[in-house]
Amino acid sequence: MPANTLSEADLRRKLAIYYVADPEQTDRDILTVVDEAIAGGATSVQLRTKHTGGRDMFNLAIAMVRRCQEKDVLFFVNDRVDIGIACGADGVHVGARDLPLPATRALTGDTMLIGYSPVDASDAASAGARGADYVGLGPVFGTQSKDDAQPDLGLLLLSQQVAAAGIPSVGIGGISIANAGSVIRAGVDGVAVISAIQGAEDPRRATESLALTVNLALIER
Ligand code: TZP
Ligand code: MG
Repeated sequence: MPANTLSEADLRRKLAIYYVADPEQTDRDILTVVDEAIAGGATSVQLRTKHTGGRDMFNLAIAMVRRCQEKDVLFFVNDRVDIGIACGADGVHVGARDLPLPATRALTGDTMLIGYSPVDASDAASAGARGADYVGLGPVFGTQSKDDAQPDLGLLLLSQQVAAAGIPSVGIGGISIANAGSVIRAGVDGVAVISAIQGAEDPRRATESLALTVNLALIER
């Protein structure tokens, strides 16, 4: 049962199309891309910025949280638990080098969701007990979008980490419309993408295609 008021089944459904909005990796207006991703069927949005000051990140987060709330889309803030709490996000997403999960939970309280990026299967297996509501597993495939990415998992290790975690999960890293179905068949609840949406010529149509592929694969499995 997630810490948030969502049921676990609802959280799994909301993780299906997870857009990680990174303004440092596009020349586009990131709020316009978020609007288009939501219009195309994104079910979760995360704000990720690695080199943006706290004030600018907070202002972006506030603008995104409004958009997401209006459309019943989950909104997460990456790394900056303080900003996630301050902007009224649904949740935060932390990794093994960020604030530890118990400390994150102590700050967020029980009503916010916490996503966690484990480093391996044993880290994934204990994530739920340490306070995570879902895990982000990856990089599944090669990615240009993360500087310090670990080696690619591939689909077999991905499926092992899904099983080890035993909590809701998304795959991340190098996921496209072409391979999203195989990622869902590996057992995750959704796909998290940066470039497949914000790097597409038409982010709205790209999100629509991704949603179609993911939803078909979810129905079929
Ligand atoms: N974490 C693991 S891979 C990755 C992150 C943030 C980058 C994903 O970006 P893309 O463009 O979808 O490969
Ligand atoms: Mg992090």
